[in-house]
Amino acid sequence: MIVYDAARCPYCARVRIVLAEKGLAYEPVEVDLSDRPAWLYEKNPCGKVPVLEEDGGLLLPESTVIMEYLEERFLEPALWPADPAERALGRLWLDRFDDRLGEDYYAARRGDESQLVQRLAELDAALEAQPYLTGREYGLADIGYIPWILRARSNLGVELDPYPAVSSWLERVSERPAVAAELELTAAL
Ligand SMILES: N[C@@H](CCC(=O)N[C@@H](CS)C(=O)NCC(=O)O)C(=O)O
Repeated sequence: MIVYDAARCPYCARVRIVLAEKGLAYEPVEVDLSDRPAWLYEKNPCGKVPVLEEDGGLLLPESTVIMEYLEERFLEPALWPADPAERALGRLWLDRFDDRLGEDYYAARRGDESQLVQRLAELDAALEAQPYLTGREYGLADIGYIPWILRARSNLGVELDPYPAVSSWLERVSERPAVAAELELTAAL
């Protein structure tokens, strides 16, 4: 498997975490996002990373599609809960990512008016009600949000102390080698 990747890209980070959780070997191809190569458009007409490429010719863009593909193709360890309702609610977190965090994260990064504080408070309330965004166990919904929370802290200087459930969740997930590797990478950006 080849992953067209960029260290600083949080969407790529989602894919890197899933690959690491599942113990899958792959060849990363680092793409310079400030000078994107023309060939990237052959891999993904949108010119975005991540893209997963497989020997048989499969080319998959879109982080959530790649995550779901890896989850279905490599069953262990499972990153969606067995319970269909819990799984559906986890998928809702991924589906609503832009509304629940993404748009306000990027607005804050641009220096525009942003409701990031409100979004973090909502995440905190959700994580007070259940241990993980995926439900009772860690999984793809958590992986869908972790890269932005790490970058909010390290790149935007967001203090997480006012959000104790988010802080405790981040501490717990950071004990996982797949997430610890991202933490290290994010700190070095
Ligand atoms: N919806 C895409 C978003 C990927 C994305 O925006 N990647 C950024 C890097 S973080 C990118 O390639 N940007 C180049 C561009 O927007 O042209 C996904 O989930 O994979």
